[in-house]
Amino acid sequence: VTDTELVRAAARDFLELFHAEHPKAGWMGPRLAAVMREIDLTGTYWHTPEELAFGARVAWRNNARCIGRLYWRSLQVRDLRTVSDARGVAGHCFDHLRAAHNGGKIRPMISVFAPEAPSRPAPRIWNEQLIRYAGYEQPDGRVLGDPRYRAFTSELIRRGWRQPDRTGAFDVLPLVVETVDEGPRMFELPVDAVHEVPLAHPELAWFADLGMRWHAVPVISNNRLDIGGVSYPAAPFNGWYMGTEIGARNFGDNDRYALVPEVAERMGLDTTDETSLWRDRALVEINRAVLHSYNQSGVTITDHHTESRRFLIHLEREEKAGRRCPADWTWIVPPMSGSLTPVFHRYYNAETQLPNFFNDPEATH
Ligand code: HEM
Ligand code: NRG
Repeated sequence: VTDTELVRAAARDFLELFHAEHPKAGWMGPRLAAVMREIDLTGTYWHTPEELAFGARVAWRNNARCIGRLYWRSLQVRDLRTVSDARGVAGHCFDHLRAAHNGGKIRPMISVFAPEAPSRPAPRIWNEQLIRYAGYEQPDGRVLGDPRYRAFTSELIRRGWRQPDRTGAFDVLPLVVETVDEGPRMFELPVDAVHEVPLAHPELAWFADLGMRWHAVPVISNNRLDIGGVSYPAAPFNGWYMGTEIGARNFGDNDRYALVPEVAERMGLDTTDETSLWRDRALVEINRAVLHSYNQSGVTITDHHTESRRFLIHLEREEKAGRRCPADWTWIVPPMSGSLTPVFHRYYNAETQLPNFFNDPEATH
């Protein structure tokens, strides 16, 4: 099969889905014929704004890794398909951050930039998320900041990024946008686009002295959005955080900020005896600090118990609508207290459905 045949088949499947879920859009026939002609002439086709918005929402609905899908219909879609230059992409990403933050009441949102076309490769965003913290390798081999971005940080420095004069554990990395015409270009994030939450604990007064903080909005920027045979490699999207993403993984993992031992020491726990469950107890308090601090700052966040319950409501709704809802147990079950949440105690369908988001290696850095 040729590429064109694959695009034609994917376009047909998508238009069938679109028209099945939009009875008022009328008969699919004329639209299908026009799209097939456009594909034969150009190798691709241009979605209507309605098809784009629906495609993005259904890509979210279909993503087996996401526990937050109950609100898939509410996704705000920014149609930026005519934007393809690096500065334009970066500027609209910063606007996305401001609009999504919304004074703390986070809005789920996606910005869709120029699609891939046979005649013109799409722009790409190198960063995994719009806001990521630098990780600096130090002489003693330890890392200051987020160890996950150690290699990415040195690559940016090699390419001429000027790190702050006084480096810290939460230096925001520049955005890298690559286009065929311009190659990769770096852009500093404007301060008013980066909202952060300083971390404190509701009871443990010393927690604030750890100097921890995290950004309010997670905007994943390296996933490729695939709708009906059209690829959108630059389509950053966000919802809000589930507390465990920050408290259990970003702060808890040994190869991230690795706070557990220090918090356990400060809590006065016996770290020489595994059966004291000092790791588990410290992790709970870190996670309480995350939820407490976001709530205090008025920034939307959810806990893993609430989000798990919502997800099962979502599954039930999808079933009632006669749809299969793919889910990946290994991603859906929260990274702490798994069996305390109802999502742990069952199995899911796992087959891939389209439209969807993909993280293919060539889209990432
Ligand atoms: C993954 C929660 C909104 C698409 C995840 C994960 C969580 C989560 C906990 C697993 C992340 C990890 O383990 O690293 C939520 C919550 C949302 C939300 C609470 C609030 C509204 C969205 C939106 C989209 C989306 C708006 C897209 C339009 C995805 C995708 C992944 C994911 C594609 C997999 C990412 C990957 O492969 O690395 N989500 N999400 N989510 N979510 Fe959501
Ligand atoms: N664990 C990552 C974020 C992954 C996506 N999570 C969301 N997505 N909540 C982290 O930064 O910790 N979302 O679109 O809201």
